[in-house]
Amino acid sequence: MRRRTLLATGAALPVFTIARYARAAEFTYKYGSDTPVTHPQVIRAQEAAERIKAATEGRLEIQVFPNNQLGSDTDMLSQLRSGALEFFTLSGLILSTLVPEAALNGVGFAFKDYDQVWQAMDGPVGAFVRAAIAKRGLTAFEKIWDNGFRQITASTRPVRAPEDLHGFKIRVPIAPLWTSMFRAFGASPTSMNFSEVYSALQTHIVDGQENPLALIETAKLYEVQKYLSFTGHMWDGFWFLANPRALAALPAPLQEIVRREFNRAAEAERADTAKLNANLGETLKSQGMVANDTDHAAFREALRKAGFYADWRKRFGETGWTALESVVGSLA
Ligand code: X2X
Repeated sequence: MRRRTLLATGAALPVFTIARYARAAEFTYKYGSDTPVTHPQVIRAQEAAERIKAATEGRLEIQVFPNNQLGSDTDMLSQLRSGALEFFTLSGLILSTLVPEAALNGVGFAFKDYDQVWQAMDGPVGAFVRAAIAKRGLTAFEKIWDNGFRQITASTRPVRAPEDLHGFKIRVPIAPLWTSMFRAFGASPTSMNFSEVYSALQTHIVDGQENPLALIETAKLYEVQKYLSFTGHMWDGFWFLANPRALAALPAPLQEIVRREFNRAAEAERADTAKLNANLGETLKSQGMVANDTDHAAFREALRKAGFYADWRKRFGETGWTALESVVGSLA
């Protein structure tokens, strides 16, 4: 009788059957993320974990912990480095506190569209950054996941022109490039982990923040933000990071399955997130946000005049800057 029928009859399963299904995994690993449960990143990561368990016949179980359940990005990066956490997705800009080169894709207005993003990230920029990550003792899988083009939200006023950012109390993630960009706009940036953003906006510790639409929606920031300004001031992605010792502890065939399935999940997540980011503007307006377009060229010129590009060209060095400009053209 099939196991399901046996169970239906309430009959006791033969011991070997229970043993086979009840066998604990040989390897139980954890994956942490700061994104909400409903974000495509979590959905696709969960699917990949299930495919990996099936493909390894239960030998490797990866437990998915979304929405900062394991702590803030700062906490999870520390856990990843120590080996307490085996897998973690993190924005390259936040990772730049450990790997400075990883902020390269965050240069303001560098990419005009997703074609340029993937040409860079699956090409010279991604290769440059992943090599730098490896030098600092972490492993980044080949395919970066999409966070999206970032837009500004506010509770006090719309941001229509660069001048509107003067003195604006905006939250930014903990990363030198983010702080540098908004200081160049004349704003007053406050660095904090994403886990604190909703309450900081609700209590007006800050008046605004910036994120792609998929995160504004899934983190319900529309509940504490009135204005949505389409600045598209940078593209941001999440590297899928692994603790190298934990990865090496897996037999080679399991390592291959892990890489294959999470890179496959990254491709699916990119399609999901880009679609959400393209369509959520109307949804957010229906949820009460007042949206406005902006002239991206005016914001880019403000960064240029403030010396932002010249400064970051020096900080990244010619190799990294050339890798970026080889895809997007001159950023002077
Ligand atoms: O912290 C943010 O704003 C977030 C969630 O977009 C990143 O992880 C960079």
